This record gives sequence, structure tokens and C-alpha cells, in this order.
Amino acid sequence: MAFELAPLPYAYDSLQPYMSAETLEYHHDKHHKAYVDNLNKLIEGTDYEGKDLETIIKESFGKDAGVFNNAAQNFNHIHFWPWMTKDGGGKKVPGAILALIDRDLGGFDKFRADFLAAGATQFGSGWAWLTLKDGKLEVTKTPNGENPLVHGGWPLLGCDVWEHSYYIDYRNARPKYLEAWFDNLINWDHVEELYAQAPGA
Ligand code: MN3
Repeated sequence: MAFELAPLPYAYDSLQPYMSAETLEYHHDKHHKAYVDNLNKLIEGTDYEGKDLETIIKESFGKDAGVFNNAAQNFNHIHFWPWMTKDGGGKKVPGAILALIDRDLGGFDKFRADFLAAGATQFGSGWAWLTLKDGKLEVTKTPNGENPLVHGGWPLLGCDVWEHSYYIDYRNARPKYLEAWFDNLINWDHVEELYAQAPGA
């Protein structure tokens, strides 16, 4: 069965003023849709057809760039929408996650600084991540559509730092976008859900 575009879990204007309706209309309806459509076209009639998204991502990494890029970006965006919520962000971290941040990342403030730095220093398009790997949290960054799944990790939180995610609202000011995103939009409930789903958790 072909992959379908995951619906945006809120109204287009619900993340304003931190992310505009125009950004979400383009980002979800054009960019995410294109990844899904391209993925379906590329896997039709191949061994990938019928496999689940994570399997396709892992099997195509380093082998089939077109399939990989579109499959990974579909996965990343399926989570990017619920990683954001109106009135989110800031220090509303659930206790269980905060305890891990304290244990592995030197506390909330250092985690925030490291996450923002990862996003700001990713050269060109990519993602900043809070990743669970070998039972420990890490802050990482990846280029293009790459994600922690292909590096033995499990993504708990990711911020899209492709220009299509911020250029309409912030122009070239990626660090401003990252700060606004982190402090006002993060949906920690989805981070907690992913933590509960982590392989081996
Ligand atoms: Mn994107």
C-alpha cells in the first residue's frame, strides 16, 4: 500500500506568531507531500514496496539515495508536526525526560544551548536532534534527510533546519528561529511518546 501524507495535527494558524500559516501551508502541503509522492513513485515495483518506513530508511541508506532521502524526510516530517504545539516549549519537560537530561546532558540549560548550537552549526540543510542511543541521551545533528535511525539511535525530538522551515518567517536568521521554536513550540508530550516507543525501552 502506498504511503499517505500525514495530516497536520492542528490548524495552519495555530503556531503563530512563531511559525506562520504560510510556512505550514508550504512546508506540509508542498514539501512533505512531495516527499511522500516521490517515495511512492520510487518504490513502486521494487523490493521496498510494502515494507514499513523504518525498514525502507535503514535498507536504502548509503545505497539508494532517492529512496532514502524521501523515506527519511517522510519519517522526519511525520514527527516534526506533532513535535510542535501551541503554547509548547520552554521548561515544560516531563519529569522522566528531565531526569535523563540532567543525568546525560548536564541539565536543561546546557541541553538547550547544545541543541540550539547543533541546529545553528549544521552547514546547509539538515536537522538537530535529541537522540536516545544505547540507553543514553545525545544531542546530534545530521545533513539533509538523515536521521538518528541510521546511526543506531532513536529520535526523541528533531528540529528541521532546512530553509523551507524558517525563511518565510525569519529570513536568514536561523538561530532566531531555533530559539523561538525551542522556547515556544516544542510538544514534550510527543517526546515522551517516542521515549515510550523506543526500541528496547
Ligand atoms: Mn522540512
